[in-house]
Order: sequence, then C-alpha cells, then structure tokens
Amino acid sequence: MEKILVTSALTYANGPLHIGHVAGSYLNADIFVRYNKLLGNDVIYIGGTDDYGTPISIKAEEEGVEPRVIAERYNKSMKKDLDGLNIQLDNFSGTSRPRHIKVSQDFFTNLLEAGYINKKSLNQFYDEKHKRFLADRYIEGICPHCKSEGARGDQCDKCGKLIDAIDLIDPKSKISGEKPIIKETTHWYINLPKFENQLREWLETKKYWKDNVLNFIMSWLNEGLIERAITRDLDWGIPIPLENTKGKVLYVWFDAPIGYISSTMEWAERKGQPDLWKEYWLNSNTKLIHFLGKDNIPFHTIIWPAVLSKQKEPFILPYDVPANEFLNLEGQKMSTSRNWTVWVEDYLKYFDGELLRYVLAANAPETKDSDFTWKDFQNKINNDLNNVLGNLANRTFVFAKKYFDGKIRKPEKLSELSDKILNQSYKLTSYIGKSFNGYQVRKATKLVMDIARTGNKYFDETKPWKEIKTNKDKAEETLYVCTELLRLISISFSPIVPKAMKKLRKMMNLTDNFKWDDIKQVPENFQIGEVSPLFKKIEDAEIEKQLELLKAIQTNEVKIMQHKNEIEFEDFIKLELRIVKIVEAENIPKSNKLIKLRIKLGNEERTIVAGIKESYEPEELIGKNVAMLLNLKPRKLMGIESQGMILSAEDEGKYSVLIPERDVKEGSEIL
Ligand code: B3M
Ligand code: ZN
Repeated sequence: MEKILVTSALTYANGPLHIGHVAGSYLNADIFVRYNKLLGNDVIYIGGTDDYGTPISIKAEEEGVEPRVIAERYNKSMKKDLDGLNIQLDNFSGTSRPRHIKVSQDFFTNLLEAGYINKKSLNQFYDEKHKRFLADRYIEGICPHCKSEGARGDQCDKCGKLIDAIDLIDPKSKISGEKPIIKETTHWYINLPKFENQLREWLETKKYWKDNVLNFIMSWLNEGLIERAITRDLDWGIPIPLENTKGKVLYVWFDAPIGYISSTMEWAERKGQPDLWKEYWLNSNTKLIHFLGKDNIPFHTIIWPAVLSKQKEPFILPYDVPANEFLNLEGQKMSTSRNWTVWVEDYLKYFDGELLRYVLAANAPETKDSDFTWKDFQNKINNDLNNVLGNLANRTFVFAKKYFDGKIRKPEKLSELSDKILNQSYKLTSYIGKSFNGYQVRKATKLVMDIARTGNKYFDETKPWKEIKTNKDKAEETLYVCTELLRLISISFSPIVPKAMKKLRKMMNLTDNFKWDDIKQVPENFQIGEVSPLFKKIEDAEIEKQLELLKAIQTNEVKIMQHKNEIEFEDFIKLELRIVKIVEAENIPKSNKLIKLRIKLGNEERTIVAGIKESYEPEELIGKNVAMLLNLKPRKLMGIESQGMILSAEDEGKYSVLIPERDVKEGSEIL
C-alpha cells in the first residue's frame, strides 16, 4: 500500500470557480485520487483557497469591503461548486485561517534562522497619489523578458516568467492608472543562489517528470537563480514575525504552498488525531503530488522545495508536479475579468457535473493548451456517452430483460471471437490504470470508449436479435460478453464519471463497494435489474442557449451578480434603519462626489455626508423622507463627520435615494 498526499493548487479566493480551475488542477487530481483509492492506497487529497495577495485585496477595494469578506465568500462558493462536480477533497481550507498564519510565520523564522534569508533595501514603485507601494498586481507594464503588454508586477502571463516589478517597462499603477515614482523600502529575500546545487541534484532524480515541467525548470535554472523578495508592503497578508516591521507581510507565494500543510493539519484535527498530518508530511515514504497549472511551476519546483528543506522538521519534498497547460474557451484565452469563461455555478444550473467531468477529461490540457467549445461538449456527450457507451448498456440490458428475464450466464465455452474481445478488454483496463497513474486522463478516457466501441461492434457482428430465434445460447453469449465489458467499464471509468458508473452498476446489481482489483473477479452470471438510460442527449437549443449567454455576458447584456456571504437574521437586526427627513443640503466644496446633508427624526438632528453629488442637486433633496442607516460608526469624510448613511440604489454610477412608497412618519423603522 502506498502513502500518497495529493494537492490541487490553492485557488485565489477573488472570484468563483470556473472551468479553467477545474481543468487545470482539480479534475485531474480528483481522478488520480479516486483511482488510487480504488487500488487501496492510503491517499489524502488536500486543498483550499489562497486568501492573500493582491488579487483578493484589489477585488475587496473594488467592492468596498474587507479582503476577509471576499476570501470567506469565495472559499464557501468554491467548496460548493467542487461538491457539485463531485470533486472530493479530504480537506478544503483557506490560508486566512489562524493555524495557517502561525505555521507560515514559523516557516519564515526557520528559514531566517538557518541563514537563507537576507534583508535588503531596494527601490520600488510607489503610487504618490494613494501613498502606497505597488506590489505585484497593483502594477502593470511591459514584460522585460518577452516584451508583451499587460505583465504584472509578479509574473508575466505570456511567457510565465517571474518578474521583479521594478524591471517592468512603462509601469502603471493599477490604482491610479498613473506612472509611479520610485521609493526606497526594505524587504526580506530568500537566497535562492545558495540552493542552486542542492536543487540541481534533487532535480536530477526527477527525470520522470512531465516534459513541459522539466523544460520549464531547466530554462529557469540555466538563466541562473537570483535572490527573490518574500515580503511585501501591504495590509492584507501574514505579518512577518519580526519586531518593528509594521506593514510588512509575507509574499503570498511564500505562504500559499504552506497552505497544503496547514490544510492537512486542519484535516487531522477534524479527524480527532491532531498529529496525523505528520504521518504524511514527515514520512519519507509519502509521495507528495502537486496538481497545478503551468504558471505555478516555478513556485512549486524551485522556491517551495528550497523552503521545505530548511525547516526544523524533515518535511518531504514534492514527488511529482504534474502541471497542466491552459484551457481556452471557444478558441480564445479564458479571462475572468472579461467574463470569458464558464463559471461552474452557472454550468450546474443547466447540466450535470458528470458531463463536464467527462468532457474536460477527454479534452484535458495535459501536454498542450486545449479548447473547450460548447459544440464539442454536445458532440462528446451525444456521441461518446450516449451513442457509444449508453447505447451498449441499453441494447444489452434491454435485450437481456426481454429474452432472459435479466439473467445472463457465462457460457461453458467462449467462441474465439468472444475470448479475443474479452482478453483485449482486460488488457485495455490495465492500460487505463497505467494512464491514470501517469496523469493521462485523456488517454484513459479514450481507452474506455474503445472498450465500449468494441462492444457495440461485437454486438452488431454477432447479431443476437437473429441468433435468439435459432440459437439462444449464442445470443446469451453475446449478452454475457457485452455485460462483462460494461462491468469493466463500470470500474475503470468510475474515477472520471463516478455517479454514472454507480448507476450503471446498479443496473447490473453490482455493489458500490468495489476495488480496482475486482476487474479480475469475473462473474459466472449477471442479473440485470431495472434499466434506464445512462445518459441523456443534449439538444441543439441547449447549446445555443449557452452560446447566447456567453455572448450576452460579454456584451454586458446580462450582468453576473456576485452575491455576498449569507448572514443570520441576528446580523440583520443589528442594523438600525429608519426613515428620516432631509432638512438641509449643500455641496461640499472641492469634492465632486459628496453632498453634506442635515437630517431630522423626531427632535434629533444629524449631519450626513453622502456620495450622491453626481446624481442630485442639493435643492432637490430638501424635504424628502429617505431611508437611512443610523447606527453606522461615524466616519470623517472631507473633514466632516458623517453620522450615518443615506441608502440609495446604484445603477451604472447613478444613485437614487430610497423613498417609502407611502407617506410615513419620520423615524419609522425599516424592517
Ligand atoms: N493561487 C495561483 C493560482 O490560483 C495560486 C496558486 C497557489 S498554490 C500554492 O493559479
Ligand atoms: Zn513575458
């Protein structure tokens, strides 16, 4: 029995899950895990969200909420979407949880004490207007390596190279859009050159890694390793565990992989065996396998092993890093900011998760980028799952029910053809196993379909509908062979479409509790149970609808509404909402957004600063009864203390204050 620790890259919690995430690092991991569980290996599957870093804080600023709110929201929604796709992680954590913070700080301290971190002063881009250093995604420019536009301060999407922000050509602040100035700051660097020999030696033992991964690493090493900053000047992040370092946090890529460990700790704790994580992470027999997209390669194969190797405890290093290439959508690069993707949440409103699992497996971007198109989705479901596999099951079972009452015996002696077909298929299942083991789900998918195709051809050739009239045993033989093929499929296809295979097994009265080795347990007879179609075809109209939605979202006809975290009723009643009368209103000089209001309720008056100047002239507001939040902590805006907030609806930047539908007394409570 092998011990295997599988991880999926921790997804940034700055938006919901989309099919690019699924194809990049989740589905392939889930399939691998399911296969290994069938083999009886001791495998745990760990993941979670990457909660820090500029993707999350930028999103939070856009929404005007705390980054934690964003991180928690998407952590929850991703977990739900993964469940919807039957991707079963043993633990799904998030890096903003307290345990992770502590573990990450210890990792930093250990590395520092071991002498692999240097503190240095350096020049960095600084947004003068917003008085902030511009880390990572807060700055964009032209890539110094490949000269393509839109490179970010941490990495270039085009060539995948890591970037030192200061090297960006023609840099612009993401916050103000302006050219930043250069200012001195201090950061802590990991001394990668000092790891070079060690890393080269270690990588020598990794000749079995995928070519795309090895090529990437070698080009990196050959360019020479340099020291890399592992801290940032940001508010959102893990504070570095040193005195007098306020405002300095760990670089998100330093703490993120540590999330695999803290998530495993969380898992162990949930199981009531808090030390269980050590049996994986501190056990040289464990195979640590990181599933990820290609842009994450350098962090997992250079920096991460370096960091792991200098801890006080003997952590294992990655055994394999099967990185996938990218998935495009309808021939174009996926882009979440342009909404050019398929969100899992939306997908699940229309189709079963199993179907996506199949299509993404059949089309996995394993060795090169691949393309998801809705037309291809339909073709694969209709042709492969329905016409090939579903058809084999249906014709075999229906026939068996009709003429044999569902009871199919193994013939005393198989014909040469039947023998050949079965042997071939047993062999194919062992290739399928090898493909799973080698992270080749595309190939595994094709081989399963080959078995089903062979079955259909054999059915056609042996013509049981003819034989039944003259030679009933011959017909029964065909049914036996086809049912046996379906049994093989129900095991070997189950890592890819577990739910459908469960259904298939149920029709054959086979248990859910099976192992890969059961492939060899050839049954003497089958008893077919209730028969129903295994899959359903997808109509053209369903596909057209998806294409329309995709277009509509792009052209902004339909806005994807991103909902906030659920709250308790108790949270709601904490808000004191009332109707108040506006008695005075005046523009605030020098501000193009703010109006100063005086409001009255009963004998009480308050001052409010409201950001509605672009939508109202002050005079229009006087005398209106409007909705207000009273118990918001007072805030100073343009030097004026605002004692509450007027509620208004926003529509494309225009505000409309909320007015009760009938006349109500000022002070009336809003419930
Ligand atoms: N969050 C990048 C990504 O989502 C990053 C992965 C972290 S893995 C430790 O692609
Ligand atoms: Zn580049």
